[in-house]
Amino acid sequence: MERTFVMVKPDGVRRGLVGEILGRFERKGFRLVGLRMLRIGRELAEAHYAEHREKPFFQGLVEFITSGPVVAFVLEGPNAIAEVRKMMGATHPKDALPGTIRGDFATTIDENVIHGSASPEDAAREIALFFREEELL
Ligand code: RTP
Ligand code: MG
Repeated sequence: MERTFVMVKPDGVRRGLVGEILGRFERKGFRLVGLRMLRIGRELAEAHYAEHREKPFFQGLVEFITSGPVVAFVLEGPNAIAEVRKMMGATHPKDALPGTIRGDFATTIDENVIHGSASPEDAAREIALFFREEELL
C-alpha cells in the first residue's frame, strides 16, 4: 500500500474538471483518504515547488498555482505514486498520450491540469504540507 498527493491545478478547477479527474482515480480503484479545496498562498506554493526554485519558470509556476482555488487530495493503493503519474501523462501535454489526463485535457506545459507526487519522499513531504494527520481517514 502506498499513499500519494494529487492536486487539480487552478486551470482544472476553473474548467470544471474536478469530478472527471477524481472519478478516474476512484474508478481505477484508489481509495480517497483526504480531500480539501483551497487557495494556495505564495509561501505554500514556494515550499511545494522548492525543487524548482532556481528554474527559469519558477516565478510563473508560483503565479499560476496561486491564481485560483485548487483541489488537493491523497490517494491510497498499490503503487499509487507511479500509477497516478501514469494516469496523469507526461509533464508536457504534447508528449502525453490520449487516455491520460494531460493527454485528454491539456495543451500547454504551463497549464497542465494536475500535479502528482513523483517519489515516495515527495509524497510524504507534500502530504504533510497540505494535510494534518487527523485529516487523513
Ligand atoms: P507537477 O510537479 O506539477 O506534477 O509536474 P511534473 O512533476 O510532471 O513536472 P515538474 O518537472 O515537477 O514541473 C513542475 C511544473 O512546472 C512547469 N514546468 N514548466 N517551461 C518549462 O520548461 C516547464 N517545466 C516544468 C509545469 O507546469 C510542471 O507541471
Ligand atoms: Mg513535479
